[in-house]
Amino acid sequence: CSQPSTSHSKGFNSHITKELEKLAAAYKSKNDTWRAVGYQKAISAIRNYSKEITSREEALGIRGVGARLADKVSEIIESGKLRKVAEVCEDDEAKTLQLFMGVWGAGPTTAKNWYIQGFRTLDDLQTKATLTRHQQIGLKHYSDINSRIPREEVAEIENYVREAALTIKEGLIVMVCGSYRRGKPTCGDVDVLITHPDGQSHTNLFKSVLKKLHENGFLTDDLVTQEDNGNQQKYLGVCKLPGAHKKHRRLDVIVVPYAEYAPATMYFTGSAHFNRSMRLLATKMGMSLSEHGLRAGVVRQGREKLTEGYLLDTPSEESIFAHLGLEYRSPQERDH
Ligand code: DCP
Ligand code: MG
Ligand code: MN
Repeated sequence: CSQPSTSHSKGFNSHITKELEKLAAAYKSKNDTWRAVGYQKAISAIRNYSKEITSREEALGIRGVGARLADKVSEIIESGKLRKVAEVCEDDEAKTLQLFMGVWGAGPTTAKNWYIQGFRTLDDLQTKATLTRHQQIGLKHYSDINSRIPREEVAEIENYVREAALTIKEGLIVMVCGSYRRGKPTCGDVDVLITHPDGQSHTNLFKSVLKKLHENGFLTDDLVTQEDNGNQQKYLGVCKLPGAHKKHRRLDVIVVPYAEYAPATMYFTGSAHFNRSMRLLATKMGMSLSEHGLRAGVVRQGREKLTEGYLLDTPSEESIFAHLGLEYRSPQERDH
């Protein structure tokens, strides 16, 4: 629970009043005013008491302190805290942090900071918090972004992006990876990979495809548009299919050179956990796996690479598994 801001505990029994105030604040935040006021009265009485309370009986002797409160005082005297506080507060806190972490762009640290500042609802964030541009978008589309996307709608989004992309360049490959390719019935977002078999056309594509999707009103908010250190490009944003009753959906687009098609597909298909174990295995074998490719002959000292090694030929996902001495695993078998 937050530290109550209005009253401050001092005097002989501050260790007791501090703990009781946490409970009062928790009840207040739950709109249990009656209980909160009861605690506040008792807290004042204890605060005004002119010596340290050392027993349940002594607490009972204070005007305004009843039997149940005296039990609580005695628990604090004995253990330094109230179990009830942990019960009421931590439960609430965990729920609020969970709620706040649903805002795109807010991690555990931000969520905790908002909590410490006393915010408890999305409305608090909207009206009182200082939000980054990402968080503003995350909050605006909170419920849409936090609802799962049925596979059928992912397929619709894929088709929409493909049609738009094909008006810019014929022969493009447009494919949804992520949880969709792993066969999940619903997805958190749509992860679209774009490449071109001629090995060149991908280079000037990124901007024009995004421009096209903006013109159509399909892309409603941009989060991140970036060029990778290689020449993969990544877009993170929010889209909405035309038509009534359509939700805003999180869309990720990567544009990759054809030479990196297989490693990029494998990376973007995941799962994140699967990717971590594949990279770890590659490392153990003196190789290095990334979304750009698979390299062999990599010499490391600790974590540092002494030599970059050489790029292996990876025309397909199957070839990556083979280089690593593994049996092929279909996307559906890559959840772990
Ligand atoms: N990825 C990764 N490491 C991360 C994040 C992502 O390797 N920290 C890769 C693997 C993921 C893929 O990118 O499968 C897509 O990322 P998403 O966050 O979209 O995850 P999923 O598509 O797997 O699941 P969701 O349904 O939640 O979108
Ligand atoms: Mg995804
Ligand atoms: Mn994604």
